[in-house]
Amino acid sequence: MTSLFSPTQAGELALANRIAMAPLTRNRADAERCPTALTAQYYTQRASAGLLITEASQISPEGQGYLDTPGIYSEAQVAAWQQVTAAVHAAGGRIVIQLWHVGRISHTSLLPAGMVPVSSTDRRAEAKTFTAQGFEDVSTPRALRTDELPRIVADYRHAARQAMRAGFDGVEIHGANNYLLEQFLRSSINNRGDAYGGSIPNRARLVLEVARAIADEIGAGRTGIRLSPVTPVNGGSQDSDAQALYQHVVDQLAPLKLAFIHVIEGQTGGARDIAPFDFEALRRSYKADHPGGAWVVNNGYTREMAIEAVASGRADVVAFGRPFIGNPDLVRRLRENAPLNAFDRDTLYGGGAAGYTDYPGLEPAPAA
Ligand code: 8OZ
Repeated sequence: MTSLFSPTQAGELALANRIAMAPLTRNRADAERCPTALTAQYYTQRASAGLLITEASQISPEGQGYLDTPGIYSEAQVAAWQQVTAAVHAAGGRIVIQLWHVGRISHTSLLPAGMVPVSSTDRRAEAKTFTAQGFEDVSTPRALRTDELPRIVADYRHAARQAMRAGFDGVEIHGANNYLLEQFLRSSINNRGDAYGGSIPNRARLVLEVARAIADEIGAGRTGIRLSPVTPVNGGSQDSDAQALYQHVVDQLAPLKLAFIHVIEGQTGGARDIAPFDFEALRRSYKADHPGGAWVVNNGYTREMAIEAVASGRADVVAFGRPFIGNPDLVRRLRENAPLNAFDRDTLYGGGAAGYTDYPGLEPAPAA
C-alpha cells in the first residue's frame, strides 16, 4: 500500500511526500503586486510539503480581481518571487506558482484606468469581490473578441516564462472556481457564438490552448492544472453536462503529458457532495492515457481520508488548503497524528504577520 508520506514523481517534479499545499489567497502583496519578505517566510515555514502551490497570481494587470493579490508578469514581480523560491529551495521544498486570470470576477477599481473586466460573456456574475472598499459586487464585464484570445494565451505563456525566471519548479494553471478559463468551459456562463462557445470542444478550446502554450514554453513535466467540475463558487451554476465536458478536457490534456491534474471535489472549501460527479471515472481514464501524470485531489480531506485515498490508489497526491494556514508543519503533524491548530478567519485576507507567519510548529522541533 502506498503511503501518504512516501516520495513520488509528478512529471519532472520529485516530491518528498504526497502532501501538497493547496493555493490560498492571502492578499498581502505590496503596492506593485509583489510578494514580500513575509511571503518568503510564510512559504518557507511550509516547505516540508511535497509540493507548495502558491496563492493564485495574476498573469497580467487585466487578470486581477481582488485587492493586493500578487502578479507574475513584471520584472519587479520576478525579482520578488525569486526571494521566495530561493528561500523555499534552501529549505528543501518544491514550489509551483498558480497562474490566474479572474475574468469577470473583478471590479473596475482594481484594473488599470478605463479597463473593465473581460470574460467569455458580457453578463455580470452574481458574485462579490474584495476591493479597497470591502466586499463589493463584481463589475459588468465585456466579452472578449475572438481576435483578442491569442493575446490572452500569450499572456499566460509570458507569465509561465516569468515564473521560470523567478525560479519556480513549475506552474499550476488555475482552471477552476469559475475564473476566466472556467467562464469559457461552462455552458451556464459561456454564451458565445464563435469557435470558443457552444459545443464542448469549442468551450474547452481556450483552456487547452493555454495548456499547450505553457507546456511548450516551460515543459509539460513542469505544468499542472487545477479543475473544479462542479463548484458553484463565483456565480457558476452547474454545467449542462459536467461529466462529458471534463471527460473531454482530460482526454485532450492526456497527450500533453502534464505533471499533474489537481481536482477540487465538490464545492470549493465546502460540501464534497454538492452535485453528482464521477471523479474516479475521470482519474481512471486519465491515468490509463498518461500514467506518469500525478492525480492530485483536494477539498475537505482529513488525515484518514488522505491516507486512504493514496493507499487505495484513488489519488497520487492530496492537497490541503485551510489546514496549512494554521499548521506550518502540517506534514509532521499528519505523520505523528498530532493535533492541528485552528486558524483565525479575521486574518485570512490582508494584513501582516499576524495569522500569517506566527502560527507555531510542534515542540520540540524534530532532530536535524
Ligand atoms: C478566496 C478569496 C479570493 C480568491 C479561488 C483564488 O477561489 C481564489 C480565491 C479564494 O481560487
